[in-house]
Amino acid sequence: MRYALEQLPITHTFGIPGVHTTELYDELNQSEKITPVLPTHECCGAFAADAISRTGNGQIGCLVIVPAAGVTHAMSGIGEAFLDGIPMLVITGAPRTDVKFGYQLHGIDQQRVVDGIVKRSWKVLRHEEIVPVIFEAYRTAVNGFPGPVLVEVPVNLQLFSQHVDHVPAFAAPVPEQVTLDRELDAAAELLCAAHAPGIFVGWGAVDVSEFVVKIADLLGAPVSTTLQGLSAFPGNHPLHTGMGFSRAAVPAAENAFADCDCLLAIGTSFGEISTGSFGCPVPENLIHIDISPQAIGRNFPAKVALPGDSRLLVPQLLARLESRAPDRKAPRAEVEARISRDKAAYREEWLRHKTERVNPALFFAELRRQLRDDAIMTVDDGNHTFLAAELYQVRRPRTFISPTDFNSMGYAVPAAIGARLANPDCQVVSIVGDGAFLMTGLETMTAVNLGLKIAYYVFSDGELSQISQGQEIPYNRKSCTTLGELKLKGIAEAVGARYVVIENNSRIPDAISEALTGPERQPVIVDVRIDYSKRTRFTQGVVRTAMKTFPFRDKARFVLRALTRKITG
Ligand SMILES: Cc1ncc(C[n+]2csc(CCOP(=O)(O)OP(=O)(O)O)c2C)c(N)n1
Ligand SMILES: [Mg+2]
Repeated sequence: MRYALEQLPITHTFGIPGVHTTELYDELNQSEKITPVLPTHECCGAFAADAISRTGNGQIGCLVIVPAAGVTHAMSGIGEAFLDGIPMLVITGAPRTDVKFGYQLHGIDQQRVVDGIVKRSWKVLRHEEIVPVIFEAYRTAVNGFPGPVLVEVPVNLQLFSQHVDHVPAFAAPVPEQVTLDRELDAAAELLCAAHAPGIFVGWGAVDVSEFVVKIADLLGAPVSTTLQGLSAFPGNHPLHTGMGFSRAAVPAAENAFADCDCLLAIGTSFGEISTGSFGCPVPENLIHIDISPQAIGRNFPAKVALPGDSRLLVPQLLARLESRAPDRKAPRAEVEARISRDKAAYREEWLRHKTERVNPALFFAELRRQLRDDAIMTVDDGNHTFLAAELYQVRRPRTFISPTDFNSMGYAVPAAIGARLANPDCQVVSIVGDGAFLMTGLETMTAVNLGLKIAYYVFSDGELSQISQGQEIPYNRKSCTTLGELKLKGIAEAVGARYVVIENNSRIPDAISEALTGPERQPVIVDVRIDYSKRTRFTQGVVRTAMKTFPFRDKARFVLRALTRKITG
């Protein structure tokens, strides 16, 4: 088993050993290629493994966990990888298969439990299957739409040795070639004929960012990204607009796509978040490139369907555009000027927002100023996520990662550990809500134990704000969304992290710098007393779009209840 794992691009495994895995852990402990990492919780291990796959240079995140409890604990992380298309290899022990007894420890049907959140699972029953199954599992995880896979290895196969005649050599998988010449020609023609072409990129475009830049430059097309794909296009490019292009997007994006008559979508499934609850205006001329044939045309009909790997298709599309694209210098200058004006106005709007606490726009602008371009940011799920998406400029591929479609809170803290392990020379920062920090914040202890320099900016507002903001107008009540005050200083002291506090705007520059400098091998928890009183465009936009889809009677009921509660309290 150790041999099999060592052949794969695995640098670290994550998991908490148990009686079904101690033999494997002893083997890993002797490995010169792989370092087993002990997290505080398997869910954190899974988020860290996910981050290795997202930010690493071709590495795959790997879990080695006990059966049943280890697997159920890890499931939120496995689910996150499943919906976001992130490869992950989950190795789990299993009860003995060589004894007659039932009711063994951790004895559940694991394959049934994980069925809905893995691409495939295997239970190995013989020694000779171990190596080929692990290789096949890896290929399954990375091929096509990537995702997690699980291999169960009963403990008796680990404890008792047996001679195996043949061990296969590992062959790295190559992207699947597709021939779509006619479709690529049609796509190029549509884009060249368009008056106002636009580009929408998701995580599936993250490895072809430089080609997308060239396509955008040629066409003078504005570019919008998904949340997960924020790093697929440089935020400092003059054609970059923002996340999504519905009314839930920043004005630069909403306006730039308002008259779009031909959309090139790359590596996105048009999921709920980035479309602002499916409220974005997608033109009839949609060219859709995606590795998942099922995603194409699922939410918006595609005029030209290009199912396949963007790493192969996008360069081919660029080559066609280079030979036939019309000169679009003039419209391009207009598009860029509008984007730049809209971005400046939105920034101004935020800066005019006065507060005794920390203004998010000032915070993100200063953080950006102090970070290097290749710094990696992990975010969690909450209001802070959308503030980051709207106010922080992501500049390089794979430098912004978020729990997106599975949307699990608790991601950011452990994900930063995975990101730092995979990128020891990059600055790693994390933006995390106080509610999410309560879920997995003690994982900072692992960062301390591993000597990882990570700056954890905890947005302290005392609430589960993304939800409590949504409760405000319709319910005028905060049901189960008030957290109370979390004394982060005590947590920092308990785990051995540094502690820095940012009470107000005047402290922002020095405190960010204090957090980013300091000891090389120690994480820091930064208590950001953030102001949440100004809503993001995202929150305002999705509420309006969602209401529009309600049946009339329920819309009336919601409005009436909101009005009554506003008057009666
Ligand atoms: C595991 C899980 N539970 C609940 C939710 C629902 N949810 C989404 S955002 C959010 C609020 C998060 O609060 P916090 O971490 O404090 O971030 P804030 O919104 O205040 O920035 C909640 C409860 C979720 N996404 N994941
Ligand atoms: Mg909060």
